[in-house]
Amino acid sequence: MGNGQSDHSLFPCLAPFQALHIVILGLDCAGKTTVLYRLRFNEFVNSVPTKGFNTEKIKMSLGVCRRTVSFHFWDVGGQEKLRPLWRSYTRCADGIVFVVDSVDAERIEEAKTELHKVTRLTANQGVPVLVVANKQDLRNSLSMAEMESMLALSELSRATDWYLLPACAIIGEGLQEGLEKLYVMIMKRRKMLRQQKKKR
Ligand code: G3D
Ligand code: MG
Repeated sequence: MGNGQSDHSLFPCLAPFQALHIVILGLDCAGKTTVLYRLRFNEFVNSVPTKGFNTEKIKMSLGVCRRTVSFHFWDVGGQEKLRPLWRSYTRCADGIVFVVDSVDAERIEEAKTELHKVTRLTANQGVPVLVVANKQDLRNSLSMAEMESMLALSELSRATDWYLLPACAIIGEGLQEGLEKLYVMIMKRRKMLRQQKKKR
């Protein structure tokens, strides 16, 4: 579910040596570090609350032709006192992965506020966002329609391409699909920026 259109012709555009800078954000306990280590080690790693950041360079095969894409992920602590630091990580981001706990209905308003705040920053204008509706394995998890409405995704700036993904980070479900969607959105934005530059 998203506001952008997927375009698989965008897959060939990135040189294999070029790593995409991806920042993983979200409230504390949403599952950000679990997402990162699931992607890195392809297994569940029990982590401790992140005080600063975790970073990993990960190569993944994406698309029907299994193109190798390099990602440089930054998983930044989500506690309230750490959130002002997010902007220094997103400054040069190609994409944002925003992880939301699908069972934490009490804090979804707070997640919405942070998501909207980060996408409104001038430096983040137009940076695509993969919204990960995590912990879908748990009973009482919110549906995608509820998440979309409670996070007010349709109210994000028109320039912000987003995709809402149901996921379970502990077993990795949904993560491959999510990164494929994010990659396509990033390539689409790069193509648009190149075209705008040519016109000037
Ligand atoms: P954070 O980095 O966003 O702060 P963590 O979050 O990755 O540290 O995860 C917080 C807790 O949520 C962890 O449990 C972790 O195992 C759990 N978690 C992460 N993803 C999922 C998921 O998809 N499903 C379920 N059921 N739990 C998940 P603990 O018990 O260590 O606090
Ligand atoms: Mg963490």
